[in-house]
Amino acid sequence: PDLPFDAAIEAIKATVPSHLQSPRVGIVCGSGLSGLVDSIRDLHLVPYNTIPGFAESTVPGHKSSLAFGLMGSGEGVPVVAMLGRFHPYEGHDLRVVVYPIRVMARLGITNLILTNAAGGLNPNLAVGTIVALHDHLALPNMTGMNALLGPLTSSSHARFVPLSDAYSPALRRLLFLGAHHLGLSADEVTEGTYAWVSGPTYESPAEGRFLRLVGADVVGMSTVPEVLAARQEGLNVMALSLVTNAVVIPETYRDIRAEVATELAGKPVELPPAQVVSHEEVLEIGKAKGQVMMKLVEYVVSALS
Ligand code: 6GU
Repeated sequence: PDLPFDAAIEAIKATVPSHLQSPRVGIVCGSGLSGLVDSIRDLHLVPYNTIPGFAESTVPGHKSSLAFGLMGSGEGVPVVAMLGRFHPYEGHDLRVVVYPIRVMARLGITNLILTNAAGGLNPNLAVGTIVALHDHLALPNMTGMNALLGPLTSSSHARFVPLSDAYSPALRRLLFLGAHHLGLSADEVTEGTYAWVSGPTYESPAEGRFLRLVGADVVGMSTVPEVLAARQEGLNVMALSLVTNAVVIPETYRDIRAEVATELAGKPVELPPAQVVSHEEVLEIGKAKGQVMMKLVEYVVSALS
């Protein structure tokens, strides 16, 4: 079944003012990060449910529209931002997950900035840290759940897409210039490797230990499929993770046998507090630190003008 690219472009061009129809930069706003839209001028929203081929995002905190407009000082850079994205865990095919990326490429973007909320695996990453991805580790990609499986969607696409330097060194350079410019410390904005998992379960303790052991700094349920499609489309890619929670990687498990023994001995037992990730927590950190991420994105976009 063919994806309705032409109909999507037509529907978009029919409603978006002409000076905004050819964005240069695409931005994907992750969980709780749609506040990015506040830095877009001449804002024109196109709801996903009016664009042929777009699915509906079902995740709370996602706004389900393409936002066209201008970003940065002066004349401004024409951008298109996705307010909410599609995830495989919602039941969407990977082809559908990356379809908006391909549509934005057809609209003429040459740079793509992806944002997401992620769990911190590296113990040096405090909650609230912004991590510019320099690589990823995607077990699903290696085991039959790769967004580029299947027929090519354009005759100009490469069948085999290399992923060395998938995360543009030039855009990362701009990001760290921006961090310096905004007075952000090395603790606040750093670099790292993203582990992609399908979700919707958060990783088990053993899985968390595994992902850390094989070199991942953060873990999340998005972004990587979009990176693959974007690279196949020939886009420059930058991806930013906001660490919304620390993945607690216990070296040891609660020793239930010992607890029972203590109980039977009749002495008081002190238990470590349970640390459980919640979607609410992820959204809250997004709201608080999303502003900083927005400033960085604005800086990079402006530098692209
Ligand atoms: Cl996949 N795991 C954890 N632990 N925290 C997250 C996450 C995943 N995505 C956002 N926050």
